[in-house]
This record gives sequence, structure tokens and C-alpha cells, in this order.
Amino acid sequence: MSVHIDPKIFDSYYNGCCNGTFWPLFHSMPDRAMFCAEHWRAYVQVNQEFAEKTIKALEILAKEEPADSGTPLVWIHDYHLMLAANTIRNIAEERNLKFKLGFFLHIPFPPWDIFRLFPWSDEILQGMLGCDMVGFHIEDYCLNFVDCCQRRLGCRVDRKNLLVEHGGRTVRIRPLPIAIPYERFVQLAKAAPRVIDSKQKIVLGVDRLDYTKGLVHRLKAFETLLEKHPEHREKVTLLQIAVPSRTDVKEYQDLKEEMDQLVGRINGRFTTPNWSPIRYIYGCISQDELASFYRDAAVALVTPLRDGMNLVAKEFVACQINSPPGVLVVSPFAGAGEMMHEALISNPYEIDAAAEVIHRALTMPEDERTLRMNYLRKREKVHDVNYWMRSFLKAMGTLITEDGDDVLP
Ligand code: GDG
Repeated sequence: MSVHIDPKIFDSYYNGCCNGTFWPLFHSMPDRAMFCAEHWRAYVQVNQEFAEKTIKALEILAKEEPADSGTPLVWIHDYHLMLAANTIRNIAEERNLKFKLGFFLHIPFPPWDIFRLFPWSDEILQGMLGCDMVGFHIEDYCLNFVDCCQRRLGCRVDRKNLLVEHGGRTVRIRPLPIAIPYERFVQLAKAAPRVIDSKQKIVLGVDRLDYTKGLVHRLKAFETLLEKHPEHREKVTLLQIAVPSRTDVKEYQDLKEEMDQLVGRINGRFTTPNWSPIRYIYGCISQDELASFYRDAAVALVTPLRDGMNLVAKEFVACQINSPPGVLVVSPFAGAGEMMHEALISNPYEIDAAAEVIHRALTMPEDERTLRMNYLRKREKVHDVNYWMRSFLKAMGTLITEDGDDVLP
């Protein structure tokens, strides 16, 4: 069942409200966010259309499935559909349909002081609270959400157990860090041909071309590394893959321009007849090639300014099957930075210090690399994407009203 949206409405909804407003605002970059009533109206309309299609699906299920076949689960994903749950609940309850509603946000949830800049923020909270459970990557985002519910809507909340009371119901809020198909990446890494020549040391970056990913800061840190540690010149190359993204949005066109200039400037400054410091791929590569880069890179730089989780950090770790392994550098402002404690942590805003972290990664003794990588790999192997999905479904599985612990006193 698909949802058909008028192209003009879609543009206001997707490029306008989703990527022009929510994306920067939820990544705590309010100066980049536009607030526009027309975009908001389109967002409301599209959410309404998704909700109506979901109701149709629930009605079909109710007719086709035997009455005792369990409660259908509606699992809503991401900032594109934050209003749908409330509408689905209202209509489904009116029509006596059985359902459970869950939501997962793939990006950060911002602190109250940022969130309240959005003129229709109360509607967003009410929309999400239409669910039985709302999942975020990490506890900080859960607490931000709980805080917003209390301060904006005056809800009763329980911060310790992450519960919010709303409309006579208790909504569970849960940290459920997303993960990757670990074994699949291990197999890809085992099978992938060698692309990087073994004499080169590669520092790898893999990102959508997005201003939240800290690419400009990363290039500047690499430039500083070459300036302060000339011993890495002609030996180390930054391989940056930047996947074109949201190319209809001006902010993204400007970033592309800035990256092109910066790569040109740094390469112009340091290139010798036999070596260029930066290899920059503006485009998408195959997963086999990606696995090969992940496997053979000496260092991976996952240094966003802000990021819900960041799967690249996890995929890199899964593909590190060589002995001795490489080193992961991760930003504390990514969800991944909260959990992958054995990585080197690097604040992308501090360019000089970030250059020193790259130097430390490039010169780290083999036994330390092995120890750190073993721990990182073990965690991702156990907590893979199946574990994540099961955790979500398990958390959804218990009916809140049946579980005394989950009702606020
Ligand atoms: C959002 C949140 C959260 C990248 N380049 C190529 C390629 N990729 C794949 C990677 C990875 C994915 O794209 C990027 O995932 P991230 O997690 O890094 O980032 P977002 O796209 O911003 O995702 C983020 C995520 O949702 C999940 O909840 O972690 O925080 O922003 O899987 O492998 N794949 C191929 N070629 C490329 O050139 N084949």
C-alpha cells in the first residue's frame, strides 16, 4: 500500500519541513533551520495521509485475521512522521480497531531550549505521545524528550523509569541504540578484493555530504596534521567518500561548493609528484568496495558535529578482520561516541586537538590497537541489528496497562 503525495506538497514537506527545519533543529543547529507555516501545513497533511493509509491497513487486517490473532503493531520511523501516531490512535479507537503504536527516532532529540524554538513544538510532542512506546538511540535523547513533555505540555513524568503520562495513558520512553547486520559486514570484508595498495596508509571518512557530519572540520584537522607532523606527508592519504544527499536544498549545495574548494586548496598546498593528501569521492560506491576500504584503512574518522548514532563507526569495526587492526576515531557528539568507549574520542570543533588525535591513531602501538578493536568488535557482534529489533519488539510487547510498574503512582 503506497501513499501518493502531490509533488508541490511533497517539496514543502520533505525539502522544507523535514530537511529544512527538523533536520537542523534536532541536530541543535537552529540557525540553519527555517520556520515556515506553509511547510508546516504540508507536514501536517502528509502525516494525515500516512495515518489514513495505516488505518486502512488496520481495517483490512481486522477483517482478514481471526479475532484471537494478536494485536497488530504499527512501527513508525523517524522525524518525517512525528504526527501520525496521534491521528492513527484517535481514528483507530473510534473505529474499535486493535493496535499498538511504536515510534523510533533515528536522529537526536534536542534539549528543551532548542526544541521550543519550533513554533508548533507542542503538536510534535502530542503526535509522538500518541504511541505506546517511543524509542531513541541513547538516554540523553530520551531525557530531552521527557523534559520537553513536562515543560511544554505539563505532563507528569518519571525520569528514572522514563515514563510520560498523557491523555490518561502512560507512554514508555526507551533508549534503544540501533545496530548493524554485523555478520553480513564480516562476510563482505572477507570476500572483498583489495582496492587500497598495501604501501599506503589510508585515513577513511564515509558520510553523506551533510553539514552535520563535520566534513569541513575534518579536512581542516587533516591539513593541520600535515602541517604539524610533516612525517606523515607522502605516507598518509585521507580517503573521503561523500555521498550526494538532499541536493535540492541550498545548504547542501553550498556545502558541496565549500568542500570542493577546500579539497582543492589542501591538495594544491601539499601534493607532490608521487602523492596527493586527499582523495575525494563525491558519489556512492558499492558495498563490496566499501567493505574493502573499511577492512584496509589504518584509521576511520567518524567525527560528526552531531549525529543520532552513526552506522559507519559500527560497520568499520565489523570489517576490521586484519591483524593488527586499524583505529576508530569517533566524535563525542554522535550516539556512537556514547557507546563505543574504546575508540579514540575527538572533538571535531577543536581542530588542533583533532589533528593530534589522528596522529595518535596513526602511531598507536599494535597491541593497543588490537585490544581496543577486540572490545569494540565484541560489543557490535552481540548487539547487532537483530538484537536491536528484538529489544524494540520486546519493549513493545508488554501492554503498559497490564504492567503495574509502568503506571505512574
Ligand atoms: C540516520 C542518522 C543513524 C555511506 N556511503 C556509502 C554507503 N553508505 C551507508 C553506510 C551507512 C549509511 O550509508 C550511513 O548511515 P549513518 O548512520 O552514518 O548516517 P545517516 O544516513 O545520517 O542516518 C544516523 C542512522 O539514521 C540509523 O539510525 O545512525 O545518526 O543520521 O550504512 O554504509 N553505502 C554504500 N556506498 C556508499 O558510498 N553502498
